[in-house]
Amino acid sequence: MKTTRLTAAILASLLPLPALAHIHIAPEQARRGEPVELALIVGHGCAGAATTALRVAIPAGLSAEPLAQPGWQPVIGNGEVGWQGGPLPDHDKAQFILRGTIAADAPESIALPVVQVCGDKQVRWIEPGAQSESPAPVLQVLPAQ
Ligand SMILES: [Cu+2]
Repeated sequence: MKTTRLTAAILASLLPLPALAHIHIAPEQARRGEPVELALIVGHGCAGAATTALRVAIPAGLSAEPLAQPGWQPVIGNGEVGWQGGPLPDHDKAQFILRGTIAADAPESIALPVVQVCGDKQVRWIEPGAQSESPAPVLQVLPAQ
């Protein structure tokens, strides 16, 4: 019984993770009341399809606007910002920059829900918790200095 469980654990650790790269944020920390430039880093498309848009719901505690980027059109909407264009091929990496300010009363962590659009497919990076299947990128907020 013990051996079986151990074998299962080893097998599980050898299986490729379904979506390893995800969407990363850099830097991962920012300070209350200060301006920030946040890069959202896309490492792959949607299950093989090229990325054609990225949409970010702007959370409480952050004001942000999308910076222009060659080949992409910044989009500013109703509580949402993003880019459309590309397409960014499935295995290519790109970063999309948000410029904004962390509010003086921002919470200790800010999740940025991102929808990655690939033509008629999409991946919603909106789940809490880094271990979830489609985690939202999270910014840690440091106290004001
Ligand atoms: Cu991934």
